Amino acid sequence: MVGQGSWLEPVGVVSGADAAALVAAGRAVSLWQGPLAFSALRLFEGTEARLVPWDADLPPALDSLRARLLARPEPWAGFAATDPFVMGILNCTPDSFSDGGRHLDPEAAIRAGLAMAEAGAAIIDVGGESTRPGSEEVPPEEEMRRILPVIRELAARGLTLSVDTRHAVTMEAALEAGARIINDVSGLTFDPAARAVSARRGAPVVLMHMRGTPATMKGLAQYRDVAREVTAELGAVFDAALAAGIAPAQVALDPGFGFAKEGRQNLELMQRLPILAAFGRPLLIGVSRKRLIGLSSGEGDAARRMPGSIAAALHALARGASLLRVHDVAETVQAVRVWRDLLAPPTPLSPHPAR
Ligand code: HH2
Repeated sequence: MVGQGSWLEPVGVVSGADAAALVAAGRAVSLWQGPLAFSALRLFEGTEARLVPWDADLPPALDSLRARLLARPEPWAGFAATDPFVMGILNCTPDSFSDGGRHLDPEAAIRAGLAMAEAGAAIIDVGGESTRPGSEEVPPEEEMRRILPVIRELAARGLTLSVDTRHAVTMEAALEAGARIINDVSGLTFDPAARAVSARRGAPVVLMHMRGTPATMKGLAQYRDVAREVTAELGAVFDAALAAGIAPAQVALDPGFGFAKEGRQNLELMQRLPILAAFGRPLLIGVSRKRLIGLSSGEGDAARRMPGSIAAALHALARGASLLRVHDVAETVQAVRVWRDLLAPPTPLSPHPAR
């Protein structure tokens, strides 16, 4: 789909009143027929990159990529690619980097999941294995012991659940227990049976980019152009999923902040998030409380990184993301609601009333 070949990156992405004005004047075009618009394209051909206006004449291969920027993507798991949604993080682990140990007891996890849904989370992401840098694999039996009772109960209460796992047996058992969505930080590459499970069950899936495994990824963060290389590598992961029989409409994509990316690489990837839009699939991002928030803010304590996480989440929405994976659900939902209202084009100015 991407390879080393041609690709398009929307540039000059604007939102709200500016987007409406530029689109009306033909100076920009709406991204995915949503509230964002872009005025130019960075065009990659081989090792060359150049900037052209959004409506420049393009060779056929690039023209069909541009068509994917203009069309409304098919919804994923019922969620539109141009509307913001919050996914609450529920780690039933002893060692997750910011909420480890808080939801290991199933009763506590269930209470936390219900509270997140009440606070406006559209999806609760239940995981039983920490994938923080340097972490080791948790055997699927232990992972399932941690999460299945929680999934069963929350599904019975009507919540939409995703299972955050790299293991095919855990995916299968979680879907049986009532989860609807598979979220795999390895993009269904860690477990050779994972793609088949996802294809056979027809479950929506989040494919995330990383290199290596959480245990090895720290030494693999070498990029010449992080945005371009992540796009190409995620494209290969997407292609492999499609080849295994997973329908494109079942896929959401995630660049994997903090997974084999360091310091400024994460920031550049966030700034250039629109490069992923030409896949024509919804974008999920997970930056909540991560080290990149600590690096920019100087806050060493992960539990105190909520404000910086919200700043990054809103930035991601303005760059084409729609799904936000977060720890602080109520606070993020409030911020998103205000951000969404600010995007609405202003009502036309009425003439001054005659005196
Ligand atoms: N990040 C983590 C885990 N799962 N899934 C997706 N799709 N995107 C992410 O960025 C992502 C993810 C790591 O964060 P967390 O779950 O908070 O911590 P831990 O891995 O220590 O449990």
